[in-house]
Amino acid sequence: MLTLMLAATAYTVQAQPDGAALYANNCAACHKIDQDLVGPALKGVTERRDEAWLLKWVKNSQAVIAGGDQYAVDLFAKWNKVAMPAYDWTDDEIKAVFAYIKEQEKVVAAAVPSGGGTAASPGSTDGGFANNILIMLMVIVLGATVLVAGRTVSAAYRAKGVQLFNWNSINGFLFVVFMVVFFLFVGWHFVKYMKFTLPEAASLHGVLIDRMLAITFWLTFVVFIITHILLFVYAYIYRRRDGRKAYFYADNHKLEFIWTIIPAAVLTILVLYGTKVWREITQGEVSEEAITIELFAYQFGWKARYTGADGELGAHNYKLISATNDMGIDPEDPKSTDDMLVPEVYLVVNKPVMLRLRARDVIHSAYLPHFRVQMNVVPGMPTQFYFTPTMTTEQMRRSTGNFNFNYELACNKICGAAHFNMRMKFVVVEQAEYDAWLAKQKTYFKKPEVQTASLN
Ligand code: HEC
Ligand SMILES: [Cu+2]
Repeated sequence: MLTLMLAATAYTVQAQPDGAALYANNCAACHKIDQDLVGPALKGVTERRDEAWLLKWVKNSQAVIAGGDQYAVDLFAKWNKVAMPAYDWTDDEIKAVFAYIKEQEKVVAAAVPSGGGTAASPGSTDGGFANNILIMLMVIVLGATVLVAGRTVSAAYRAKGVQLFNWNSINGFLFVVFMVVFFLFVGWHFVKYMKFTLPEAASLHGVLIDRMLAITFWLTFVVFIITHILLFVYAYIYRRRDGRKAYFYADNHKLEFIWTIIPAAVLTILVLYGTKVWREITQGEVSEEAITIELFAYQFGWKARYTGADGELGAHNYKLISATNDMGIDPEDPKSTDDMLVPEVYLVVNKPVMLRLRARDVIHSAYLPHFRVQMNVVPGMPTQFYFTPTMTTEQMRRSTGNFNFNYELACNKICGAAHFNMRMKFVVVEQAEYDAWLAKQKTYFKKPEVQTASLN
């Protein structure tokens, strides 16, 4: 009995639609609460429009416009006839989104006074900036004055046959000082920005990429240190001194030969190594059991399509793209009937994935930093990326100590005003959890029961 009750509570908790998540994944690309973006600011929309209208609108705004609703027609015209996607959602899901929007209105309203506060601060930073410039100018003028004064004084002494400053030694010494300060500066950057380097790799090939990056980096780093020591220390050792004459020669073929051949050979090896790694990543054999997922990029969001039971994606054609079929999937193709549209992407740990990438409008880029995956998504030119995740979301949470961690797909090509919002959650789980999740997903085309209901 108790288990039954617990199961029932768990079920209701699960069934409660999460307005915040629905909004973030579907609406935030085009809407902000208090500012126009691709679509109008949604503040006060629940007062402007009644609930019935909002439900109809979100389910299919194009149908509302086609139905001749004057408000909708005017709005559509005002927003340059940008069509909002249709959402095949339940009333409860849509209500949850508007409940969330209403809640956010309060948050935004509460934030206004502090917003006023920050509006004042740029003025003071401007003042700070002007002050910094002024201080810098003063330091430069002061330095120049000291230098000119020094030169004048030493010239006066030189006329009397006394050498006050040995400028060659001072400059030689300053070279070494500069080198030390420069190296300290480089080291400081390492310490300060190390945390922004890529996180632990969570895919098979990610390890190969990281090894290649590390080899390239440390090799160039060692060369960097050696050449800079030579550059500055030589300037000091071979400064002009009395009684020492420079050895002059026009050229030295052997030397030229060595310093051309060695870098050329090293760079060739690095490039060949990189090509080898890239071939291993992109030309490897595709496993039979790989999960195939289509990622569809558009301004501004992603859609993900799974193959369904037949293991194959149905055909698509850009001419079929409409408000109710925004991926342009061919409903006539039998392979497309079981294709599934999912709100977030689930993967199975240690099971290969084939991402098939397609864009609707402009060039986007699919970037999954933890999996070391990046591939351009180009309209009219399908691309793909094959990889195997090696860590579940849970394992990554434990490894990073961040219990809110989630894998994320981001667009990595600046593609327009709401580019920053092109994100999608990826979840890596064990097979059993994946199967349970997949069983709950909706097919791309409307479910049969919806069609029978409309026949009654
Ligand atoms: C691709 C961009 C886009 C997405 C995504 C989008 N909208 Fe819109 N929305 C628009 C545009 C553009 C309009 C203006 C009307 C038009 O052009 O169709 C609009 C209008 C609206 C309106 C009417 C606003 C008013 O002032 O009367 C509401 C409500 C709305 N959207 C809610 C949503 C919700 C909820 C979601 C997420 C489930 C969503 N929109 C997702 C672009 C979008
Ligand atoms: Cu993009």
